[in-house]
Amino acid sequence: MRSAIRRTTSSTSVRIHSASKRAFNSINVINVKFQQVMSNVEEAVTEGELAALLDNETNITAYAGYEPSGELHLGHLLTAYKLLDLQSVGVDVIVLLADLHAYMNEKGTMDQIRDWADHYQKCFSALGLAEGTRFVRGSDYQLEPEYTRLILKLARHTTLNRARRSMDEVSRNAEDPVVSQMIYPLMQTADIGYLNIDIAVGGIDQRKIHMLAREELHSMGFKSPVCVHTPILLGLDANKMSSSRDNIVAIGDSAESIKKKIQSAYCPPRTAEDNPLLQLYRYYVFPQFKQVELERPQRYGGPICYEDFSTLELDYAVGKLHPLDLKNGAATYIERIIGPIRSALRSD
Ligand code: STL
Repeated sequence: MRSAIRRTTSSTSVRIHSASKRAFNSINVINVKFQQVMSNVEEAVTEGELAALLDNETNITAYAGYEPSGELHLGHLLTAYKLLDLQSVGVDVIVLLADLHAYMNEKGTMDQIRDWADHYQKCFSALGLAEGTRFVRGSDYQLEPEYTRLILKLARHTTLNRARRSMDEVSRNAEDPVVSQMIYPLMQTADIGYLNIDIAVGGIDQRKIHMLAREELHSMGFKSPVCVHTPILLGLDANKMSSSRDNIVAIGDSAESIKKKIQSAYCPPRTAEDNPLLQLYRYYVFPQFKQVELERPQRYGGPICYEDFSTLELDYAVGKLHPLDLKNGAATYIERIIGPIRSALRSD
């Protein structure tokens, strides 16, 4: 009798055990996916919605938009890396080359913008967004009647004030906006609806436009997108990134120029906060390389290998690493990231 009970009990416990193990494993897989998408992001709106999407849905689509104008630089790569993260957890990815947006934002003639769009597509493909990525140009669909209808509907729902405020962080002459700048956020909202997007990826400067999109699309019966925002990083001189200041590593830079820019970058000793060199490690080097080996003069302990950013950051803050060690290493690793893109472009 006892043994029968024991047998029943033990087989039940085996059943429960394997069921809970399966549940545990699937929770773990979801958690790993969630952590991957959340890594190095400023925020997700909302994290709960993101977790639910990754947990319950199949055929999820994420996108990021780029205005094709001007040389691509490390700042652009941050959202592209996030798209790669999303792709790696099974999400479908669209890269929107927003040519009409660039035109409306006074970034050049349509011919110039088209050439930039070709160039951006090649760069993103070389970065790894090749197979399975849909490259879409705004002008492929933004002149369709259905899209226009959507814009007009959005125009009826959106106050001038709200449209204008949503552009605060992204537009050039916010002081005296032209009408196209009012249409811009409506188009971005319409893109999300028209392309049936589940996850909109962008820099944190896109936040207000995305919040507008979440509200308006929901009230018009579309899906409200989950928004994943990457941080805006510092330029190499610790000011805002800007091509005119030449304080960014551009994709077109030679190895020599990358080295030069990094050597003259702002990098206060023992200071982790607002240090653009540490940002390079955190946002570019560590996500791409499992192990980061830094040269260091023998008298300071010789070469040293790191497997995570926080250990390196701590060593720098306590003075175990010198700014020069950081700079030499960054030049090597950033070149390892950009070099392959440069060669792919050359062989094209
Ligand atoms: C910029 C710089 C940049 C990204 C963007 C704009 C985003 C543009 C955009 C356009 C349409 C969309 C989504 C995003 O649907 O890096 O000036």
